[in-house]
Amino acid sequence: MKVRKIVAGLAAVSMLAAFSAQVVAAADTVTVTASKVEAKAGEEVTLNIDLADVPAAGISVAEFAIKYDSSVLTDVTVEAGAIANTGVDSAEPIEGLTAFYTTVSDGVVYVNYSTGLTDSRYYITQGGTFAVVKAKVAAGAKADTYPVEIVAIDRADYQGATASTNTVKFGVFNADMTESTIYETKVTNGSVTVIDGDTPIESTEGSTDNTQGGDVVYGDVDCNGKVELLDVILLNKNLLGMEKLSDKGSKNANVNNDAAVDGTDSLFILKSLVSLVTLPVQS
Ligand SMILES: [Ca+2]
Ligand SMILES: [Ca+2]
Repeated sequence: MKVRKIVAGLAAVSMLAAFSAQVVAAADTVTVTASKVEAKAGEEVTLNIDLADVPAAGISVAEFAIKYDSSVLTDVTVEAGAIANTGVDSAEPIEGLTAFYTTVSDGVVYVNYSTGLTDSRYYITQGGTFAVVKAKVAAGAKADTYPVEIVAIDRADYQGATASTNTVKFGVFNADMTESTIYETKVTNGSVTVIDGDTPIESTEGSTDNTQGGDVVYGDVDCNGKVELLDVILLNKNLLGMEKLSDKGSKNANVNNDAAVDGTDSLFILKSLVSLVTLPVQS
């Protein structure tokens, strides 16, 4: 049944939050390498995030961030690489949610991978390209080398989070999903080197305003104009202290118009996705 699948998917995502407490298998080290590329100002670049030394047990969950200079790299997108396309999304169809998903923020991309499936055919078991980062080098970028770093998602940055040691996480759940193993990682950062070009390109100032005026769009927690499962996930992560919400996002999240944004709102948004309630909910 659809609702069960959605809830199972959310459970897998939420379990990422419990990662830090789990056992580390120090014997296995996953090598993570971001590519180093050259481009002229105004050109598009593609960097790969490659994995090597993937342990035999495979990877069913991953969580890290990619940090870049947002004054140099614009229009950043990240998509799943070849080894992350395991067919998991057709085996575990959850509306609005893919096993590999990313959130682009200013200068940081949050990358998550998780499957609730316990069949290792849907795990990442071989080395290769895990994620593909595409970006445009800003027209006015000065010739220099700009790092593209693979870093831990630092929960201490988030509201309500307790500070803890965070690492770039690649791991696997055991068969009954009660325990996870987190591998050690060896990270090599990438970079974009802007080389001199003599074609000055028109200014690309003027960013797109993604906020939709002052109107409340109930359930649209990430303010992208649509209410979907990612909004529930973002709200749940916020409630776990992992993600901040914008002011507008907080207003949109309070779908029962009471004093608080809490788990009740999350559940209502989830129910609205399967047409059990209509937002806003009158309390
Ligand atoms: Ca949304
Ligand atoms: Ca509320």
